Amino acid sequence: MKWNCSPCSLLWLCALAKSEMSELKIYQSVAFLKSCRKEIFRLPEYFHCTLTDSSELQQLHSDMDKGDGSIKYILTGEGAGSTFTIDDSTGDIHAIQRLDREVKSQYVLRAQARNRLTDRPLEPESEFIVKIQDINDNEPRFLDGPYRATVPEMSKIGTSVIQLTATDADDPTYGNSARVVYSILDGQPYFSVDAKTGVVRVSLADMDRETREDYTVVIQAKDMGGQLGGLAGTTTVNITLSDINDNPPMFDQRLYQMSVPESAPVGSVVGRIWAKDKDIGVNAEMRYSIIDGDGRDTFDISTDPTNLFGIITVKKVPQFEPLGANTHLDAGLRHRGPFTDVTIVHVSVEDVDEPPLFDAPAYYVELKEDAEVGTVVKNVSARDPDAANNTVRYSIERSSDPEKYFYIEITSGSLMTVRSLDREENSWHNITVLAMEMNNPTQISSVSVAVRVLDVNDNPPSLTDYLEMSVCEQTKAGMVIQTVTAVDPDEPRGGQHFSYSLAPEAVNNPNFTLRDNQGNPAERSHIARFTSG
Ligand SMILES: *[C@@H]1O[C@H](CO)[C@@H](O)[C@H](O)[C@H]1NC(C)=O
Ligand SMILES: *[C@@H]1O[C@H](CO)[C@@H](O)[C@H](O)[C@H]1NC(C)=O
Ligand SMILES: *[C@@H]1O[C@H](CO)[C@@H](O)[C@H](O)[C@H]1NC(C)=O
Ligand SMILES: *[C@@H]1O[C@H](CO)[C@@H](O)[C@H](O)[C@H]1NC(C)=O
Ligand SMILES: CC(=O)N[C@H]1CO[C@H](CO)[C@@H](O)[C@@H]1O
Ligand SMILES: [Ca+2]
Repeated sequence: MKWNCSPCSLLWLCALAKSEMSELKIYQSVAFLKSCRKEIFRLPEYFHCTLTDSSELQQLHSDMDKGDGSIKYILTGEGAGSTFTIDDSTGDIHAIQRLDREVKSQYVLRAQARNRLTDRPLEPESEFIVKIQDINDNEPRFLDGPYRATVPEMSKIGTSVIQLTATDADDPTYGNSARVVYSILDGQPYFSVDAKTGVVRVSLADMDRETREDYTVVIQAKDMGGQLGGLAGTTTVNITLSDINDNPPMFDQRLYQMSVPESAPVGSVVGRIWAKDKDIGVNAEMRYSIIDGDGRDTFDISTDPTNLFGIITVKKVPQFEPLGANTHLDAGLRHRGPFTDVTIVHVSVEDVDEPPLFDAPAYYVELKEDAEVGTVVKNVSARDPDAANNTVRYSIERSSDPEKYFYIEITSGSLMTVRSLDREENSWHNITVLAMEMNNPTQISSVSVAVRVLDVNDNPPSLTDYLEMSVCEQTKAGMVIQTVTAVDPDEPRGGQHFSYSLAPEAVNNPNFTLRDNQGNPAERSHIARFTSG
């Protein structure tokens, strides 16, 4: 069987009749410069004619065909009957379906001529291949887009940010249908794209994150080597500048005013200072130190858990200069000077209103019980320790002196007696003296004054019992009738010496005598003996 070439031209006329196929022109010459005897045919994809369009793909023609209709042509193989049909009397092959190289790029078909009456093969089957020729019917696509990328601020021109790849479904081995060229549609002058590789690069020096952080870049990929008529696809890349430590810290105040109560214990927080930093993250982290001033020995400064704030705590004098320094330094930017800042913190030590303070924690005085009424027992004194130095007023806490033995002079603090004391009744007067600030009665303090009353011999002795005794008539002289004992509330209790004698009216009675036995210390008793005369 021989391939008849001449009718092939008809095929292409059919193709060209379809306006959408204008590109087919390009392939026409390619397909037909080949000998029709070759068994490979190239057909442009999208080739799509119907029988009525007389869109023969190829005509089979047997040498034995005398044109009398006795020969029948048969087509078998891939797509036979569905994609391709053959006119069994003329041998014209038609494509009856749209062809798409990206779906199926070649078909293997077989044709044979047979006797129409006997159906006997006139020749052996001949195989041929239809290769579908690519046309540029696919635009490049960014399959992974849209993209996100990050590049450090201040990057040098040419720093690579991200590589984008567009894929083109067309045949990369044939023509330029899949030859993609990249260009940037949006994002200049900050970024550029490498036409061949699709690498997006920084194209502007010293881009500053603190000025602008986010950029939207639109990249186009165009096939046909970027030529006019090529198909194009686009994608966006969101590019974020990442932070580097390019900003020094700056205290938010040139001078801080703080105060701390003088009573503040060690470790208590005086205040917080903040060196702000335009950078973020570790680049804004701060370390604080006290570089000067008298506060160095009085206060400590530490960084809070967020690493941003300086916390001043009590360690004792009120002015110093703390330093705030970045902890994370960018090695490339050290030449830009110290990443530190200095501020002044003035701490005033506040006066806490304290109550009056007595000149002794407690007082003890001794006073004889026969002291005259009005005797000054003690001059107590209290002072307001505060800077205000308020005037102090004194008083006696009433419950501590319920019987009102004492009086205190309100301004001088002289404590005096107003009643006579009696040791035998009260040997101690433990009284509480109050001192109060005149301008601020809530500031009050107290002190204890223990007054010990000393004894004086102010009590006569008395006989222990009222004695009534009887004596027999015949009692012999010298017989002890009764022993008498005396007591005395004065001191020393039990250690006193008494002298006994008969009362004057009885002295001349000869019938009785009293003998003072001088208080035999061993017996610790004082005995008088009466004897009958
Ligand atoms: C890119 O940024 C735009 C606007 O800022 C946003 O709407 C979009 O979602 C971002 N795209 C991606 C992939 O992050
Ligand atoms: C108390 O003060 C007065 C005058 O200030 C003084 O004369 C007196 O001796 C003082 N008395 C005592 C017990 O200190
Ligand atoms: C407080 O004032 C008194 C007189 O009113 C004075 O004697 C005393 O020294 C003052 N104290 C202080 C701490 O100034
Ligand atoms: C008074 O105080 C003294 C010493 O502080 C103590 O020994 C005594 O018992 C107290 N007297 C009274 C009645 O509280
Ligand atoms: C003063 C007095 O009472 N004397 C008497 C002492 O005793 C004699 C006798 O017993 C009396 O006669 C006294 O009168
Ligand atoms: Ca293409």
